[in-house]
Amino acid sequence: MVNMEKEVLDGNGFTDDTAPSPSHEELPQLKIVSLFPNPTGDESKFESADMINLGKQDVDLSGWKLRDAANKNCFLDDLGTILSNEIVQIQRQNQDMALHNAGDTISLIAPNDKVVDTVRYNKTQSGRVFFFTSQF
Ligand SMILES: [Ca+2]
Repeated sequence: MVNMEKEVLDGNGFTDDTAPSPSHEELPQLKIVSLFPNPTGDESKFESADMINLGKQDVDLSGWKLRDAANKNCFLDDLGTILSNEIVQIQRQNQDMALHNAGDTISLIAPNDKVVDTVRYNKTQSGRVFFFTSQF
């Protein structure tokens, strides 16, 4: 098991400024741009997230996943490679991880199990998109 520090969420916004930062090794600079937790229609299919690659290197998404506060995963393997400066949309497509309408904390996890980004949101209404502008 990786010995990770327990996260402390500041609770006063939608982004987590205390998210773990790269320490020993250089992690790809992938960030969660936005979340769409409450789409019209089938939520288990159409919940979605946008992710950006702010690094100079393209990143193969094999082994990457999103994880919700209940430790359910959404695997990103099928998305292929995210290019430098590219934004990619992730659709849930019946994967286990849910973007809960009552609020949630969503983490982006690298293949080595390191958390590279964490965002959170509060209760949401149908059709609302959360945009995590401070990530830029
Ligand atoms: Ca939902």
